[in-house]
Amino acid sequence: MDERIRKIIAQFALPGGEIEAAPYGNGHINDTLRVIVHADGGDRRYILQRVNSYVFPKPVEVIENIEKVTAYLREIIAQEGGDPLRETLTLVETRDGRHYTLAEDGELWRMYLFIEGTRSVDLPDTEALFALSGRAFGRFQHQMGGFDAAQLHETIVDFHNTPARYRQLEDAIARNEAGRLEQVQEEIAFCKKYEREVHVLLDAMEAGDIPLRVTHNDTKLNNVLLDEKTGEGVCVIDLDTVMPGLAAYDFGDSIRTGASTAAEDETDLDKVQFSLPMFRAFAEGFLAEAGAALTAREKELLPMGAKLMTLECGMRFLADHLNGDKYFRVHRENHNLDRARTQFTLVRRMEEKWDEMTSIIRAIG
Ligand code: ADP
Ligand code: GN1
Ligand code: MG
Repeated sequence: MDERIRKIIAQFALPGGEIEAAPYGNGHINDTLRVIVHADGGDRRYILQRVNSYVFPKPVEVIENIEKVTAYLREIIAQEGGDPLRETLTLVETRDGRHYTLAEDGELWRMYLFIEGTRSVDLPDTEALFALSGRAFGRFQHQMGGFDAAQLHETIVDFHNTPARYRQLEDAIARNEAGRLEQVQEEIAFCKKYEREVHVLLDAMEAGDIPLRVTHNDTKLNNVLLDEKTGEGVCVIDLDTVMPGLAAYDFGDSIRTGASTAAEDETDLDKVQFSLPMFRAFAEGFLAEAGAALTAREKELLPMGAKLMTLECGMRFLADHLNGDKYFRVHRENHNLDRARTQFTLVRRMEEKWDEMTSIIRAIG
């Protein structure tokens, strides 16, 4: 293990024993490692993460939010008779009693208990599994219903402000920092068609038609840990962006990832289809848990959440491609462009099935 990582791990209050650490998971933002301590009483596992300071300019505020959110969820879960150590994240203390440490280069590192007996998937294997993920994210939404939003820092300003994301894309086009503009004319033309539609959700909120809630804001499928055996959604993770938001954001971002028939970075766009059965399954699960608290207009706007979150994510990938891949981790040339293309394809596929999407939500009620 690299000496730098060894020093960081040594800051946390772990049991004694030989330590192993290796990169883990498929997240695009933070550096994640799985740490194993071969302790006397048996192996203990942890997740060690460097919070990405390009993405989160005030990483200490991210930790403060997570402290508050997990403390709140621990109470709710205990009241409901659940197991807080398994159903929400637990930050590990450092030897000086904090929940993070700053490395020599100033980067912030944190550690969580590893939630055992679970797995996270990038695409759902079955409708039943996606329905269980929907339940988990819906439950999260419901549980956060009593949390005071004023306690939270805005960890990324305008995170799901789709019009602001559109403007950021325009800026990236104007700057053409990585010199890739020529290559993406077709994608830019596609985005321009949505210049007005990107406003729909925020306009509805500003008109008082739908309420601001505390939302997760990054509900992609691999941000929920599923029970290895039953597939039950055990724990919603990746709490870095829990902030005030709209129900349609959380619903939409899950649909974007789990109702696509292909990986987010698939290069064969014929494989990118939109699955109505998956859409229905997730909607049933999500609404079974969160539905009672949602207004009729919020429910009606859920398909729009799916479309705008997909479009927004595509615009973010495209802008990052133009900026030279500074935000999302990439593993190959044009990776962000490939990701943007799947998202735009999925938007088209949703539009082809728009009437069915709206009827499914109406039928669930
Ligand atoms: P990123 O912000 O980069 O997406 P995440 O916090 O989502 O980082 O972590 C990346 C992956 O690591 C997750 O998708 C999940 O597979 C795994 N992971 C994160 N936290 C835990 C945990 N406490 N227990 C088990 N696995 C975890
Ligand atoms: C990022 O952190 P991760 O990999 O779970 C991103 C999401 C995007 C997603 C696209 C903080 O999610 O907003 O939708 O990639 N998270 C952040 O895959 O920007
Ligand atoms: Mg993640």
